Amino acid sequence: HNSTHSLAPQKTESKPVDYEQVYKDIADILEDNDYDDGSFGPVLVRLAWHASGTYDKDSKTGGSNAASMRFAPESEHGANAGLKVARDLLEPIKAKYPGISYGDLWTLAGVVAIQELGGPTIAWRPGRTDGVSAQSCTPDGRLPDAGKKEDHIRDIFYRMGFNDQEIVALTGAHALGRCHTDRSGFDGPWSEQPTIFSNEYFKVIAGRKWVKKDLPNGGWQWVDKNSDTTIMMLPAEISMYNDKAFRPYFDLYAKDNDRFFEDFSKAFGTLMELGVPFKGDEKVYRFKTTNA
Ligand code: ZEM
Repeated sequence: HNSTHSLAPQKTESKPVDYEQVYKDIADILEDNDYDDGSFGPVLVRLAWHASGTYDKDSKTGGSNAASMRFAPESEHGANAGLKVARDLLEPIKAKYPGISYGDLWTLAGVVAIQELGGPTIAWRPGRTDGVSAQSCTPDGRLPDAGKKEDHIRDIFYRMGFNDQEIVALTGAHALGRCHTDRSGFDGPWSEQPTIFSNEYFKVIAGRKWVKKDLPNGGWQWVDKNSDTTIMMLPAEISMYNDKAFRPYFDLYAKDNDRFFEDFSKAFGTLMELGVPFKGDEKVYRFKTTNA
């Protein structure tokens, strides 16, 4: 026998991952009446998006491949505040399926959350390989700053390779979830039913009169002039809505939920794959939504 054998790094022989079963296991842990509006879905979507949205098409760095948000400093970037909740939530799933990479797990969790909360089917495939150290971290500042204007939002998303239509479609994910004062400093949800994925975001932004509201932390956001709900919009979003080139897509998606679902599904599928060196032979999954 080869005497160096025992000194070689142990290759972990893990059995092939049953991604259909992983989907179901994630679907099972979404609901929690003690958390936010009753679902971990929105924060999982935000995790998947922040893992992917660091991509830079010119340097081909960032994106979901390495799951570099596991490491400081990326885990500590201001944009990622609060996402430990989502990462920790998925640890028991990772423990149950050691063969799945964090990048695959996080992006799959985003897909599960969107589908289970009523959104479109999103094509997904495995193939991400975990980074092993902070060297895989991306520089701070690659994710959008909600306090800035539409030109900043364009710069950020063009850097990932998206066009205006895709940017607006992707922002429709804000039908889900809410802002937290202890995470972003903003406060409140974008829709009345923040655990249901639909084109509601576009109806809300078009259908209300927005006024500025100062926040205790020195910032400000938009709130509905004629109602005492906590519905809000970020400074960047009203700037986008008032932009001539973005507006037609806001109008389109407010009127046409099917078109929104179709365009969102494509753009989100693309987002999840940014920076991933697929071999090309990975199976593409279109998961069946559970009836839970
Ligand atoms: Zn968001 N997002 N986002 N976003 N996002 C927040 C929350 C959520 C922007 C942004 O600054 C913020 C996309 C695009 C953009 C989600 C998904 C997607 C919050 C609140 C802010 C401030 C964080 C907090 O306090 O918890 C900006 C400026 C964007 C560009 C226009 C895209 C693209 C997304 C997915 C496709 C989701 C689901 C949430 C809700 C998270 C939660 O915990 O409820």
